[in-house]
Amino acid sequence: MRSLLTLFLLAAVPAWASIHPGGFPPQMSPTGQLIDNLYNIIFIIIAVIAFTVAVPIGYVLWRFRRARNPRPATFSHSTTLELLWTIIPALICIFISYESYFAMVKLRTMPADGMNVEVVGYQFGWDFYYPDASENGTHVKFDAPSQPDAALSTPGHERYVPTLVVPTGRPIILHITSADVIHSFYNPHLGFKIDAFPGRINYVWFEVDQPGTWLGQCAELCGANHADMFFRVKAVSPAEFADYIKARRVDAGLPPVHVESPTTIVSGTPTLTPVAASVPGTAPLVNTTGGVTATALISGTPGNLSPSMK
Ligand SMILES: [Cu+2]
Repeated sequence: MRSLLTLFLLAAVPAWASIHPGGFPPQMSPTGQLIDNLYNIIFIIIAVIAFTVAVPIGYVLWRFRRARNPRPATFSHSTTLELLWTIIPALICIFISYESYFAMVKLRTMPADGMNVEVVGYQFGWDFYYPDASENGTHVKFDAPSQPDAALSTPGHERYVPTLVVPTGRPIILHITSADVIHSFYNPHLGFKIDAFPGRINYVWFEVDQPGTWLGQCAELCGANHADMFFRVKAVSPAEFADYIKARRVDAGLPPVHVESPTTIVSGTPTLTPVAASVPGTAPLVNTTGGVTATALISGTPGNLSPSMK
């Protein structure tokens, strides 16, 4: 048993350290930093509690062992101690609740100046829509990958990895839903892991200040090719993003420059009409990687298989 545990630790610790040297990956978004800070505060509190409980218990076990104290003391109760070990834990719980509550409020309040993106999970991939750049019922969407991903594909197993392109320096509000089963939109670098439910929309926001690309993955076992559901979030400068959106608008058959005012959202209560709800009863939109967008959710058409399933 002991050698098994040793073996496990010998294998697991270097494996973990090689993935995340020093612990969690660096957080690129203030939301992720908030979660990490809260985790660190609570971890320190737990460590102090463990230490202040374990050390006195160890001392008492050693100091007052039977061999040294053949005749036990007969006293019991201490009002001072009873009060202390009730009040101190209560204060710690109140502090943790307070910190958690305000962190939760910040995470769940969508910034008023955020840019909206709709994320639709399906077996087995992701679609991204830019409702703020869409108009007259024409949905501007991401540039679907036409080539298997070089880094994540192996011979005989191709993976098509979509990229969500966002501008730096602006909050991004994700509206997350699913066209079939439950998925989970997870990016460990950006502080979000939100379930994608068919027929429901979940919200989360993040913001990135520097350009970069961060890999994410579906985190809810959703079927045979669950492990293929990678995605990347790529942050580019606002000027580069404007060019990207122009190209996506042309792809959608729209003029490159947007003429409507962008969708506005009241802080905390998104009022956006999602793709999933704005085109009820229409035929499903099949994307280039073989998936079906949220339109299928309304019309009841089951999702198509991704290329790697065919
Ligand atoms: Cu999934």
